[in-house]
Amino acid sequence: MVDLRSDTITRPTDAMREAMSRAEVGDDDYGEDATVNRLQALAATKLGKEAALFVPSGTMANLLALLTHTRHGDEAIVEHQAHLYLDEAGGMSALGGVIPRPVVGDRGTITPAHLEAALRPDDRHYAPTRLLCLENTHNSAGGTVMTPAAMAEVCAAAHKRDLLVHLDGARIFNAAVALGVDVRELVRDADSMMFCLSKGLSAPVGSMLVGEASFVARARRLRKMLGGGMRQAGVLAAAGIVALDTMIERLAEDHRHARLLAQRLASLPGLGIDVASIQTNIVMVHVADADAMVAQLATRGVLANAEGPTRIRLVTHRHIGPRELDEAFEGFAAPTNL
Ligand code: TLP
Repeated sequence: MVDLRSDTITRPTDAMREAMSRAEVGDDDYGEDATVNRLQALAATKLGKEAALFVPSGTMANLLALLTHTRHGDEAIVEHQAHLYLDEAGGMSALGGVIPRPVVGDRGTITPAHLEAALRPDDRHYAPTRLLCLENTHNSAGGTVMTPAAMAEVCAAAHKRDLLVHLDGARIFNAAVALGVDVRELVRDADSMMFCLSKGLSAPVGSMLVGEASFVARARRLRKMLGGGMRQAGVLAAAGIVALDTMIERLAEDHRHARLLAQRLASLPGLGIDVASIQTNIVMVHVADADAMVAQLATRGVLANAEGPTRIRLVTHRHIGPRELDEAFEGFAAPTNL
């Protein structure tokens, strides 16, 4: 099977498995797991923030940020296709009591103009706006990147209006590698950010929530409340350390493969692909009937996810090489009965 459903399907590397097997561990609930502590220190340093917290998933990291920054009844500005708004089971409202206010960005990017247009005056009719949520790279927009300048501008506009900023940086290293910038430049002005170890970086489990030490201390208490306090989590953190130490630069290969795949598929009739828009490891393909096409691809050994009725998402990752790209192309190119 050529599995293009997501980069989350990547399996741990041999080096990760080896590091996991000999990880020094302790009870992380007491703060005594040396490997978790090492991962948290490494993540904070790499992102240029004071502290970091290891959590089981990106969804929990985003939820913790929302719970830490807001009170029930607060409003958060979100991009209209943001993962934390559409794809996290409504946790921000169900558990945080936060009212999302969606704005339509430019291919996922919220600009100061979008923000200003969404903000309303302080009025007793309105939920108080507390938080701006950004996503980089933006998954549903097709793995699009926000540049350091775009990040700085919109963060400055938010801070001027006394809003906090949380960045869903599940794939922030894809953005940094695609732009050729230090990841710190992309997260400098965000009050909190999260990134995933378990996507293109290939670790089996885990995400990091990063920010000021006082923010992370409050998030740690909430992680406990959500049942996310872990014990000998060093066996998982060990893989995360290998991910951060060795797996970032290779993301460029995934980006090259995504562009190649897009270019080849664009030559086929019936597929709509904006090749110029491919910036990282996600390719969106517009088709007449996404579910039918996904089902047909599966019979040809190619797995993909439908994203809405007429859109298919293809994600490149470590297990997709030239041979898999050929097979994916063949899967799309074979005569269709659709
Ligand atoms: N995205 C997954 C799932 O939605 C299926 C994927 O395959 O792309 N933020 C962004 C931008 C994400 O793409 C994801 C996961 C998350 C947060 C949540 O991370 P997890 O899955 O670890 O909870």
